[in-house]
Amino acid sequence: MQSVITERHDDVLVIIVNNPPVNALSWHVRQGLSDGIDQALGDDDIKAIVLRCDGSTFIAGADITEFGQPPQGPDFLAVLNTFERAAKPIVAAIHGTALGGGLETALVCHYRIAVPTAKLGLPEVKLGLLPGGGGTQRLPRVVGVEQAAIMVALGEPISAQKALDFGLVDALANEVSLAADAILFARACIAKGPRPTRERAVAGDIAIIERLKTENARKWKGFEAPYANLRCIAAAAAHPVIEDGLKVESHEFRSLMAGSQAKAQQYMFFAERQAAKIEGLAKDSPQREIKKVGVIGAGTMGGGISMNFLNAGFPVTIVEMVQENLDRGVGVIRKNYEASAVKGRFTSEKVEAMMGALTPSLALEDLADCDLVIEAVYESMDVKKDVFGKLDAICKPGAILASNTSYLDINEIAASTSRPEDVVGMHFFSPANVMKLLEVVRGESTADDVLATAMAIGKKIGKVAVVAGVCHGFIGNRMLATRQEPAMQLLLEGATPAQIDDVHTDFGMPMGPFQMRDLAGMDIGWHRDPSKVETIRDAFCAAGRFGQKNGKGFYDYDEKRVGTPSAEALAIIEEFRATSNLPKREISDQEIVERTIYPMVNEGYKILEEGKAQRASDIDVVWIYGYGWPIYRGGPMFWSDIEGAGKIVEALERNGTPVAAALRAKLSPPH
Ligand code: T1G
Repeated sequence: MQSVITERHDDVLVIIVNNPPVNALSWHVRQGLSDGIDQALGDDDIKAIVLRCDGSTFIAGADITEFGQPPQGPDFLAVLNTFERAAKPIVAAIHGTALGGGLETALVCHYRIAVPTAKLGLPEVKLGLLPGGGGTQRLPRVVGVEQAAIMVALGEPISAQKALDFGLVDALANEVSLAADAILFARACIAKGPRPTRERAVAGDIAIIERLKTENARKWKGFEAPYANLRCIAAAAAHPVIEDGLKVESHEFRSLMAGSQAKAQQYMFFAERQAAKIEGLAKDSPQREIKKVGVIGAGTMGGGISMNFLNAGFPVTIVEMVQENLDRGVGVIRKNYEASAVKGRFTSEKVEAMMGALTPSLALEDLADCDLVIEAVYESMDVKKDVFGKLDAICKPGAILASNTSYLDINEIAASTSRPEDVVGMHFFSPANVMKLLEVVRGESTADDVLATAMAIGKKIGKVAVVAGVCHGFIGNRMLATRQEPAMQLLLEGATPAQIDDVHTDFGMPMGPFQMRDLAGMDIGWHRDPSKVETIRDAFCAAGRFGQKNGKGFYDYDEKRVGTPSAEALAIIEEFRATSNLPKREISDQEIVERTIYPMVNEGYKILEEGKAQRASDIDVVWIYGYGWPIYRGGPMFWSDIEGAGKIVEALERNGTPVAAALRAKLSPPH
């Protein structure tokens, strides 16, 4: 199939890209663009040119699958220069998304029109890169330094209307007649002639650069690409001659492309899309229709889960046992929405519409006609079995019964119903209306259409859904658990909470094991007998240090819940170590990595070999979207290849940790 064709409309030649699914700039597309522009420039009867795309979108960027491959086809920059220097006006006609190399191609066209629903952006920073096709030098020449800096450093697309406001597009076209509108627009440009972007001046104040760095310092910690993008914008402002700025861009682009961060973030781009695919099930395999959703439990999780569905336009019935808890839960949902409305995320009308779609109830029977019911009650097997037994009697045939359990056995819960095939785990992460990850737990009886529906509904409510098998803690929590015990042991041997947590935050994690423990609450699951002190946790609870909730745990917390190292906490650890007759010694940061992060990797390989995850990249998606593992390290499994399986296995053995066969297998060269 030819991915680029041309169509002649009297004195206008239309170059049409058709490279499904997203018209990426694969080598054969670049070849087609080059041939098309040569044809237009070589024909004297042609006075103007239109570039547009078939399919659902304009060019969505370079073909990421070609990165790191031997170069094929014409050089992208050369094709761009031919367009920009053309002696005949070129109009880019944009629908869907003009992203990355796609927007860079539109920027070398002399005029741009777009349909109102179009989105335009340079998201390369999300791939650990920057716009390497002149985007960092041409965009500021069109929209000014401020807007350009924001667009490349944050990577978020803008709407067609905003693009019109900033002069990035010259006119909005009709949604249904873009092709015809573009030809008319191009014909109207003949008299005006070409308008090469390279000749436009860069306007605006570079103060934005430092402001963006300050505002995003926490978010950008450890990342290289945002800063490289801003250096290129600074170069655009500093160098009126575009070639000088392009040199800076090319240098920065090549060093990012050669780095490990870009490889990790490109890996994650595909890993996230791969996670949505269920092994053995076709993309269009049958699903059940979900129109009405029920949530049991109006606590933190139940409330957050309900908001996801209300945001996506589903009516939700939320059930509690006690009026007071129901009122509190519904009140929290309203408070959260009103807070978001203040930040401009929702209009007050939208808030009222969503609250109107929420039906509070004290009766499980009100869930009888729901298509999907998600249980988010107290984490006890008996309580869950009781609830599912009741749902089995109440809910209509074909309703999907889901549990938000974080650890418990979905098969055992399903067995408490007469329809285990309709039972699935839908494990949300707190805060459930914010965290993107959803572990969809496939029980041994879960029907394929139930699994496919749960995965699809996850995407519909804005989650990244990953299939997990039934085991204690599924993928994420099971791996997380393997770091807690070694972390406690390292405390006894001489490390401090701050030292261990710093290793994790320096690594790029949002928090370390002890900061997380203080956030979750030390007394969760505590036996509540202060006289019984068998573990460090007992010692802290006995001393009334429960964590952030009462302002003291492994750290002391101020009213803003900012933690600082605590002398009393260290004293408790010292005292406990003394009673345990454990010698104190210097602990290196590397040892902390080996004894707290390597075991998580090892557990990931066990999960893989047991088939509790479909693929290694799913495990990485879980850690990126559920636990804040730094995306520039690509997730634990990807990182284990960077770190080296040999090094990891050697350290695990040295520390007496049984090595997963799938990890050990990485040592022996493939036959
Ligand atoms: N290259 C190759 N494949 C791509 C692709 C791309 N740029 N974009 C998407 N795909 C595949 C994707 O893997 C999936 O495949 C299918 O298309 C549908 O994607 C020089 C260096 C456009 C908003 O970062 O953001 O230009 O799983 O599921 O939800 O400066 O795709 O079906 O086999 O995401 O409708 C910059 C990336 C590149 C945009 C559509 N561009 N794409 O979302 O579909 S770097 C981007 C997206 C660059 C230059 C630089 C989204 C989308 P499969 P999908 P969607």
